[in-house]
Amino acid sequence: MKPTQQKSFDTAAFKQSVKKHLTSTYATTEERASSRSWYLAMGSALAELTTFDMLQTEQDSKINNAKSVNYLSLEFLIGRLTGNNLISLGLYEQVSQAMTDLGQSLTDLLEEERDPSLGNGGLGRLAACFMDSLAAQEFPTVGYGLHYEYGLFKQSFVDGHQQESPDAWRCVEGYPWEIARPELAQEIGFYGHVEVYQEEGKEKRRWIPGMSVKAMPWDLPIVGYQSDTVYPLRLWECRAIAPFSLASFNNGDYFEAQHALIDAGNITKVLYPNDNHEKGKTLRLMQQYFHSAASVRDILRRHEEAGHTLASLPKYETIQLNDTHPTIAIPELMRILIDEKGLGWDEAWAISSETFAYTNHTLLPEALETWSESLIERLLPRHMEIIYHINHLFLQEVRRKWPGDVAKQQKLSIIEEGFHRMVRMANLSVIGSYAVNGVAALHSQLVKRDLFPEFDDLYPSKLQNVTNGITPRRWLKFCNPDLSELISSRIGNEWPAHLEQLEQIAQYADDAEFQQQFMAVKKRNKQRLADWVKEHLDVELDTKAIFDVQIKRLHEYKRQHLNMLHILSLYHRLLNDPEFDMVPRVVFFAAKAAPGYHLAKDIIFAINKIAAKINHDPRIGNKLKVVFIPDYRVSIAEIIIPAADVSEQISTAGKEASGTGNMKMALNGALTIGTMDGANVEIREEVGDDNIYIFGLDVNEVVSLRSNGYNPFDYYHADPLLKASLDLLLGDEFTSGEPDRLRATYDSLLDGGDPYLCLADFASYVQAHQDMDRQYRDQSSWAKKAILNTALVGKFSSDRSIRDYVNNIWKLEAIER
Ligand code: 26W
Repeated sequence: MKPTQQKSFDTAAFKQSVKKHLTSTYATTEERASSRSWYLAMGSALAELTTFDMLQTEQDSKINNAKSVNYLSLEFLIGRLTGNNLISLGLYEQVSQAMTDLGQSLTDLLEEERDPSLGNGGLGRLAACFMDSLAAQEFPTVGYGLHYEYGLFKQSFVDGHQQESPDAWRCVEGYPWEIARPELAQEIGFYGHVEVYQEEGKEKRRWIPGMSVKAMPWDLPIVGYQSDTVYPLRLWECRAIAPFSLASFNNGDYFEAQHALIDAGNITKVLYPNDNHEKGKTLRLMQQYFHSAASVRDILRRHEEAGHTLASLPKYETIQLNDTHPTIAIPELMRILIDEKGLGWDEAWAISSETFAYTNHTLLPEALETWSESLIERLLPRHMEIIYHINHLFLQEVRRKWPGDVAKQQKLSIIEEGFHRMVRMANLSVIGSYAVNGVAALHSQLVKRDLFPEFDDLYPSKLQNVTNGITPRRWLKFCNPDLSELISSRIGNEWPAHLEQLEQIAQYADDAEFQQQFMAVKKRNKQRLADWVKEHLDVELDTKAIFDVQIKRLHEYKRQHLNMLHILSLYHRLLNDPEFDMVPRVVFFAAKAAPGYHLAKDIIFAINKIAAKINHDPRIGNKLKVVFIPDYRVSIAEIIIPAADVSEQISTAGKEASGTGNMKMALNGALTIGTMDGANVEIREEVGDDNIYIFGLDVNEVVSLRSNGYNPFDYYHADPLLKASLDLLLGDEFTSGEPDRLRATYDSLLDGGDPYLCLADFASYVQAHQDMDRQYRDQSSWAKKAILNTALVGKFSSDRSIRDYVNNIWKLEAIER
């Protein structure tokens, strides 16, 4: 990354271009144009600038002769691009001025952009941060994803219940940043059979698909911060090959021929909304193969067009598998090398197994993907043969290492035996990759210890750690301009590209003036959030209250219901204990539940009902408010995160692989209340024990509590505050006249066995909150802690994560343009 440089920018030409798009692309006039048309025209004018740089980058021979990383992910949760790209281009001020000249406010226009929500949560957002850091540091890269017509569903609440509706993120006009690349389209097959034939006296095999579809790429420009490098995020859209069936078309069966078009359109119609839960649906496997096949072919095309030999693939290309979702790319590459390129098995395996690397993002058993063998056999018959052969050779290796140990073979086999034989995608990924990594130190340790101990024995040093990170451009510079300015006023403006420099503000942690400025910024950000809440939810908030924030997917392991229990305990005490005193507090939630995850939806309902009662209960004055912000997405995170005083990271130890919201809030000066889980452990290491509130059982204590037989009723009966809080869920306290409507959560925590140990951690959680409440009263000491959080989390820049991948896994070099 070069030091601050400004792109040359011709304001007059830019304004001309905006006006031209207004009329010729969006068919309106300056006088009549809506804000939306202005935003679209501005976006199109900007995209022209980046497309030029993207094509230059694509044709750069230095880049084509260097090693690239291909980041394969079914999800890229990129968020709005316009504001971020303006920051990266260094054009924010100029474009703002240009739009003012045209009578428009840039800030308002930016609000017109719909978030491209092409991901569920952590894994997809990480992919987006990584693209930003790869481009910023000029590591040659192509991101490969899917061009879903509908992103993650939109969430609204009706009587407190989650309602889902489709997210047509491109609206009718299309998305100004996307560039169609029809010349790079591919044909992708499904179903059919394997043909055996002879060639030069040798038996060969080839797949004859029963149907094919077209993969049409759309490129989104990923603009490197302060660099001329623009790498593509290439998203594949599925289209039918028209006319799909000539026979039925010519027979006059017009509808039959169109029917196939409709089917093919389905493959990338909608993002699967499950997070950490595998469902095994055919269409999902079709998405996965469609994505892998189009991407692998595009990688090989680039490689061959650059004039490189197949044998040198691992020298020029590495393919990072973002979890197991793109793992079918491994047998796909093997199939192409053997059946289409004529390589022998060993030669092909040598190439493939040095090209792929795999990142594991979860240990939850229900999230580890397995696909039914019979489904793969039907949909991808040749791939199933290849998987069998990979497994056959692998099991020979296992037998050499552990002779006679049948249990080991069963455990490690890619095929899980049973009535329905299943293909274990994680095993295939480990076997077919040259490196495997977890996403935080603790998680990577558990990957070795609990998930893949034998693989670690078999392939020492294959299993590694790369702790996740977040891009400081979006998650500080862009979303928190006031704090960014304050930081720059003290330490200069190079920190967004070198986040470790933030450490220099630690020297001001005790400085009364800086503390006061820091807290003033926090207050303005709290006001911005409070204004948003007033406008959209009509709830009045006081910025003197502690803003206590839990924002993430709704899942039992993340324990939003533990937070809810804490709220109930505060409510109970405010009503029943005259001695009880607390700093006013607003507890914010934002979370989507997978549409089929009933308990998660029940928890949302319960929180909404509790909020509705508490927020209007005159008996507790304004001491406690609960706000559930609907439709959590990147653009709303950008408003919530800078306003957080307290960051809730309260998963059961061992369950959250890393977390990245924890990093975003700490960077913006929030104090974490958290368990010893995921990256919380490393955040604590960085900020120090005094500047974080750690509570609850650690991983080992969780294991021993479970092995001793955990009984939530023991805690329920022993702790009157816990009992009183839980009992509030019975009756009709929050659902006037309709008792028992919040029972589902109560039951899961008691009769249901409390699988995530909320009750076991309750007392310690309440205590941590009390400590925090006490310390908040001393604003100077709180300011110091908040400043130190911002100052000491430089490690969690995704630039550092990417350098770890580059140095320890990918082994590639930055190419300056
Ligand atoms: C097949 C269903 C499914 C869908 C998504 C299974 C698993 C997933 C993801 C792997 C879930 C996920 O997003 N994991 C999160 O990844 C983040 C980035 O590494 C971590 O910070 C989170 O802790 C982890 O939950």
